[in-house]
Amino acid sequence: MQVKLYSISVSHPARAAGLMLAYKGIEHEIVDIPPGMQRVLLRLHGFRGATVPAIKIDGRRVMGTLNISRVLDEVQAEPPLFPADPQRRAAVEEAERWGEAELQPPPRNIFRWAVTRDAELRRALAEATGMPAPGVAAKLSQPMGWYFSRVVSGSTDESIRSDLAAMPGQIDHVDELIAAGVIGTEQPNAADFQIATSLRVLLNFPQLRPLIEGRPAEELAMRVAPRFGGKLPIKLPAEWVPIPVAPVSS
Ligand SMILES: N[C@@H](CCC(=O)N[C@@H](CS)C(=O)NCC(=O)O)C(=O)O
Repeated sequence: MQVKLYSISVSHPARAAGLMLAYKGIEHEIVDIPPGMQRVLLRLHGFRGATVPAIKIDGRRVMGTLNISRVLDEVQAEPPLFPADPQRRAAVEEAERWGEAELQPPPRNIFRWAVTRDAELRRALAEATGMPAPGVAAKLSQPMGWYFSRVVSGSTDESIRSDLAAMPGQIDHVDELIAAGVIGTEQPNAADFQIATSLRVLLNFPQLRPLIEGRPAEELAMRVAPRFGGKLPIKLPAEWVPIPVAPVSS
């Protein structure tokens, strides 16, 4: 099997796809796309959409984490990413859908919002992704950051505040899914990869880390995606950041 993963090093859904390939032991080549270039480069590689992750498996093109998890089970059944039992499968599919639709966007929205406002962060990102002349890249990437934040993600100060306000409830939901045994079991499933990679990015944001630290959600993120970048000095207005509350035990 010939597999190529089109990825951006800082993209959490792309990391989810890479981890699912690795879990199945499927050898693959990584095509590392510079941040912001995915729209152009994916078209050049024959994809119709504009987002990473995208994969080519023996010439077949598949885009998006939800499609990728299913196709990986189709081309190689073991180890499975979805349980065989229909009821358990439905629960995992619902958790994966929730992870993709609800938990995946906030870290991306917050990251893009911060990038448009913070030259130091853009420079740190240019250095981390190995761009030549990071100082120049930091200046040039501001309009591109604005485009992705405002036009693609539709982010405003209000939407970022509302992403942040929803976060404690989302982390509670992750802990509930773990307690119910839908995710967080010994054998990771598609929802584990989807959810853990989003949590892992949030753990890299110093102001948001305390919302997850010490909780089952943190254990999941660190077990499923132990290595994923480092501390990202994203600065959010302190009054926007939710105060961590210990979850009520039932
Ligand atoms: N939700 C989809 C899309 C992922 C996505 O939005 N990827 C971002 C990088 S984290 C991207 O490539 N965005 C480019 C764009 O929206 O133009 C998935 O799970 O595959």
